[in-house]
Amino acid sequence: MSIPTQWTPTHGDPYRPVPYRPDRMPVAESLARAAELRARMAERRTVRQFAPDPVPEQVVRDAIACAATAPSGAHQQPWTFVLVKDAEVRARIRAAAEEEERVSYAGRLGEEWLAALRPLGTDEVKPHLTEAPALIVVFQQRYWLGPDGARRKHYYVDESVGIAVGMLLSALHLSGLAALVHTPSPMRFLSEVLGRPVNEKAFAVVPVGYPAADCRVPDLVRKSLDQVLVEV
Ligand code: IYR
Repeated sequence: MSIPTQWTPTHGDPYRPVPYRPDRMPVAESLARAAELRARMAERRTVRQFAPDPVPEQVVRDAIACAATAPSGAHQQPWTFVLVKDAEVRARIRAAAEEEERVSYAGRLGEEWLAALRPLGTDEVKPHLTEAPALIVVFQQRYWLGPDGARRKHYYVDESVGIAVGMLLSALHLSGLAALVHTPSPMRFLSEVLGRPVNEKAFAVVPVGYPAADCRVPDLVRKSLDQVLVEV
């Protein structure tokens, strides 16, 4: 039997499980890997100032492939990652995003939201959209759209795409690249600029690159483990 390399819809197929027997990792190795991963993940920072240097494109593609291994509702894999390298397209995205952000920061967000953002130092100017050498625009497929126009509902789309973006950020960081989750609001312009189909809705823009030489980040403190973990 040949192993398919291209996914095709499985909707309505019967349950046909296959064995899953990964080698069990020795506890000592688990502990060492977990501690190392924890330390490396703690070094990740959201970056808003990027160097213009190019990034190895295969690293970005591999990170997207990692993200696409995420679990998803009914295994519907409701995501599309648009990798934008073209400087002119990035400039159009920046212009449209800044137009929306000007309205947001001028009051649309409201006082409480603006106060929450103050320690992060964000504003309506979004240089990362043109300075980062690549943008990954993540779209969620709200429903499956068949070639004949048929539609099928997708389940837990926000959760699935959120998990995939988390895995994307981890993969990029562990491969040595910096990123930002940028959510211009509203994001409809991204569908227009990138010509995405009607079943797709923009979820986030993830600029990717190396931090600028003079990059600065907010002096954030993360919650300690005992502030986030409840053991019962
Ligand atoms: N989308 C705006 C505002 C913004 C909102 C949150 I919540 C942030 O954590 C950061 C920014 C912007 O990108 O500036």
